[in-house]
Amino acid sequence: MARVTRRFATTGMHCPSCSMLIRMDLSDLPGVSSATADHRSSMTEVVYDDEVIGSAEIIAAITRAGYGAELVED
Ligand SMILES: [Cu+2]
Repeated sequence: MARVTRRFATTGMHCPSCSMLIRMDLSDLPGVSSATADHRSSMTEVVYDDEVIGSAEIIAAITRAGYGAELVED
């Protein structure tokens, strides 16, 4: 169990329903315990177990939803 919090710069979010869609899609992924997305800051924050899922799969899910995403290295 290795729970991490990562932020993803997310392009293409224009309104609260965009961020809600991303949040719901990410919440459905195995290993993700919570997700928040904010269209004003163009940022998505995801808490997940990095032994179950990786940042590439999270980026892929955001891309599938129709948005762009890039991991923010802290
Ligand atoms: Cu929208």
